Amino acid sequence: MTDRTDGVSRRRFVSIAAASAAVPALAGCTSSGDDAEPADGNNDDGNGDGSDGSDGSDGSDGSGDSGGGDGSTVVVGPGGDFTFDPEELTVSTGTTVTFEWDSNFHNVVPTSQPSDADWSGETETFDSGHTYEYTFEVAGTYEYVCEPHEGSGMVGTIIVE
Ligand SMILES: [Cu+2]
Repeated sequence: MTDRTDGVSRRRFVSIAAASAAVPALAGCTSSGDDAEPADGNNDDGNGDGSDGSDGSDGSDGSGDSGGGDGSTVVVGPGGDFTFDPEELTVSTGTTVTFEWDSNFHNVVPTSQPSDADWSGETETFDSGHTYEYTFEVAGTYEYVCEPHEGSGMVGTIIVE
């Protein structure tokens, strides 16, 4: 029987280095950026104030009422003529008429007017450059003359409507 000592060769320890396979660390949990913006892009208050700006076209308060307005002019003795210009003037109630002397020695004297009016005119004679105003508040027909030249036809009419 052969003694056979076993060799020492059975030490094959297999040192299985324990599988130290590190499991790859779980990296950041789905930190895929912040791209989850709320979809509030088109805040739609766009067409709110569009069509209210057209208030510009009602301002016709200037020279609207024909012939009326609040001012008219009569030239007294234009260019030396024995006339009033215009000879007949139609205005609306409340109109101020300005008489402008354009030559010398004229006056403006009412000869007929509405019964409840009290226009006294400009009875004193004046020369070129003089002005005289009167506001006609009572409707009706006013006739007037330049006394020095009435015989030459220097008469006028103002109709107040
Ligand atoms: Cu006159």
